[in-house]
Amino acid sequence: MTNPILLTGFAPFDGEAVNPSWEAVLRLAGEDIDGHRVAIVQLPVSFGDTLRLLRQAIAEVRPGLVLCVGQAGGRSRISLERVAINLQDARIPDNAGAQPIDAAVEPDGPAAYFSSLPLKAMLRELTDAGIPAEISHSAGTYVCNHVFYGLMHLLRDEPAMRGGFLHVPYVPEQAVRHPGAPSLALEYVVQAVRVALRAALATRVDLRISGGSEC
Ligand code: PCA
Repeated sequence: MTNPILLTGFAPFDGEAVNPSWEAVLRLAGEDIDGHRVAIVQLPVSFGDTLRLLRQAIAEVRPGLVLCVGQAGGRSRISLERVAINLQDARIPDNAGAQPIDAAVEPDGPAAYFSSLPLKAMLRELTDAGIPAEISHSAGTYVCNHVFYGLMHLLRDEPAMRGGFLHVPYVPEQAVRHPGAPSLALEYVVQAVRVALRAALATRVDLRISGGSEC
């Protein structure tokens, strides 16, 4: 028996009717990806509750790979997040009304963690599949970064588990509420997550291609 994959998506927030991260994750529930079954869980957009649920899901599923997915409205590409920072600085209240400002995720934790997924190989496979993708060096300072940081903090004690975070653009039905905002059809988002997972499973030593950018 091979290890399952744990895939998480978020509930809608900020007045949206859907969250494409959850819509995509939902469509991959139970799928067999190269011999690894996909287990899914929805995480709340809540600083106070979300890591408890993530921790619970990891304890139940005991995955070999954890991929958390979130919405990044305004971005035009699938963002493979490289860095989680130990900071919460919320522009808007979360779904439970909390709005931490300049607070640590883990008061005794390091300033940042890197993803333990082979992001370059994932980028290459996504690009080869015709899906717009990039390496991102900021997952923001809201609930997604909070979950990404919390995940990597947890995985310090789980050497057999690899994990990381992926941000996805709006889907077209959302973009109508945000004139000019880019979007990606849900079928591409679902395929992107599938391709990213397959690349992560197949790669132990990452490629050395550039994923950097100038400022
Ligand atoms: N995106 C938000 C939180 C939930 C989500 O899908 C973020 O980028 O922090």
